[in-house]
Amino acid sequence: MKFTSLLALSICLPVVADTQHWDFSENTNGNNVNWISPNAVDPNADQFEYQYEITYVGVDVVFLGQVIGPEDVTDQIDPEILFGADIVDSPPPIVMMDEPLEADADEDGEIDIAVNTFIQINGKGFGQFDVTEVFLGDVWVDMGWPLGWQNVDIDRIYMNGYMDITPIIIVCPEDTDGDGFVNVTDILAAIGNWGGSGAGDVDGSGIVDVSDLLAIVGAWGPC
Ligand SMILES: [Ca+2]
Ligand SMILES: [Ca+2]
Ligand SMILES: [Ca+2]
Repeated sequence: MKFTSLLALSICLPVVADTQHWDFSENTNGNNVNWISPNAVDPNADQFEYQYEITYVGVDVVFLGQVIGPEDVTDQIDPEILFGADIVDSPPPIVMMDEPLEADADEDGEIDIAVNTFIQINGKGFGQFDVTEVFLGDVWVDMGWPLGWQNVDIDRIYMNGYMDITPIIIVCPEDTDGDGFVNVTDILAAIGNWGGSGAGDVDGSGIVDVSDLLAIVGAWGPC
């Protein structure tokens, strides 16, 4: 009996598929970047655990027709923007990041580079990294004697990073409290959230309604 309960419990735990790790390394001199991962995760998973990080941002500058760089400006960017992690419900697309990256490389109080950065898992389960609205300004750089400080144009931005995606499949969604059984407790959870969302929304439609109740009744018993 104990063994049976244990078994029921263990098969109700979420099944975690392999984590996909995708690196990207892109650059732009004003053009848009549209990177897509070489493979996809199962878009039909129940949830996705993700983590992304932009690990490096560099810039090239041009002085007297010569390209100099890249200069590492990663530490000029808000670290909270460069990293993110969460567990989110299906279905994709799942947007991890959609905001401007800005850097004041020479710390003179004026933004020198800005790009809109968009990271998501698209509807087919592919990772996507898009850079749009590229602004390349100018920076003050100390060119050494005898040139001294010069105002130079930024020519190119480099961005390296990665995203990790783990699809999670919940084997027994009707078991709202994860106790290994679909029973009256789960019915009560659904009634408690009736018309709302969260526990009891076993089909993931975003609302707890009669179809969830029917699913719970249909899965009655051990998972
Ligand atoms: Ca500046
Ligand atoms: Ca239960
Ligand atoms: Ca529902």
